[in-house]
Amino acid sequence: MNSGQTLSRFLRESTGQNTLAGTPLASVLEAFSGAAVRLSSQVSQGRQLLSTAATSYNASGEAQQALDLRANQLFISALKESGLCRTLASEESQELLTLNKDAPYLIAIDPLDGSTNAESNLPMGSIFSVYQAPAKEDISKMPFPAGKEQIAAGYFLYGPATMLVFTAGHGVHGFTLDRTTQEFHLSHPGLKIPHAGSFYSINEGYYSLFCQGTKRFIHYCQYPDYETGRPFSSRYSGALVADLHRILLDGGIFLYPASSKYPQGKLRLLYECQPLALIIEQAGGRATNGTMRILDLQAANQHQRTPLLTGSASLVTLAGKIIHPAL
Ligand code: AFP
Ligand code: FBP
Repeated sequence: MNSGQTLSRFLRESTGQNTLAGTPLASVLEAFSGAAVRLSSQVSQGRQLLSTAATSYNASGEAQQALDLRANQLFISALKESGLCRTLASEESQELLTLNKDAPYLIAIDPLDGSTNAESNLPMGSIFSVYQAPAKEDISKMPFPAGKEQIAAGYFLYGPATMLVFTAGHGVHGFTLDRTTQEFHLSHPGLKIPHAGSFYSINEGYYSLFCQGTKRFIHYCQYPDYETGRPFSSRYSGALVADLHRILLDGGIFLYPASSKYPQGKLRLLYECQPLALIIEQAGGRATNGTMRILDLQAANQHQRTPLLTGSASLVTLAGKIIHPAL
């Protein structure tokens, strides 16, 4: 089906600008992709086989489905086997986990993003983020530094096709899974997000709970204007990875702002917003919490939440100005 270079080859053989091949970081990406191929095949079996019923609750008080826990276990096992992950922060694990005591990387994951979509056979994703572990660690402190210190980040999108989109700090690459060979192939080399766009993605069901600034920006998106291509089209799937993937390819803006329901926003800084912010910035876009760059923030704890505005640079800048005009 695909003629692009395979992920295994990309990670093993240095060619041109590819400095990743053969490094321990490449082995971490291989571990992630192996787990995601297995998860993709389980996700694609459909509702009958998924057993999506809630079984427990995570650290943020959200119901954990059996599929969330299975995804968590798949990534933990693959990382443990790689021997390369010292500390793991996962949405589905209350505490930080030590996987390999002297290993070189700190890793943060959202094993199954948008898992409530499983019931309706809609897209889901997995998100990951990799940091160099410090030479010496103060075990009383949260070990993850600010988001700009990430050395790699990526996501898997389980949609009609399964995709891997990642950056190791030198551009963004998209790979598509060939189901017959179970191999990822390079399908989107050097991804760049359009500087502007005509999609906006936000849960407008919370409109009455948003601040005046956010309401003003929604009106901006909806107001007809020939020059800027407004009204923009609204798209919202309930899976951050799926919504952000469309914005990355077509341009536009994704917002999960603060509301009276979620005063700090809903999304988690460490394993949702920072990895996606690195990808979007590497593709030429922007990611802020409304006033500050997401990558300049450092999570005080692994499950910290933040508002998120991300996508095409011009729209994210404009949204910040409309939402917080005094700043
Ligand atoms: P789950 O992973 O618990 O399904 O949450 C998905 C998510 O964190 C993110 O992927 C969506 O953008 C967001 O929640 C949707 O939340 P709302 O239903 O509040 O819009
Ligand atoms: P396409 O088949 O051209 O993608 O159109 C899709 C569609 O007919 C519906 O699936 C969808 O609900 C609707 O268009 C979206 O339209 P709009 O962009 O006006 O929200």
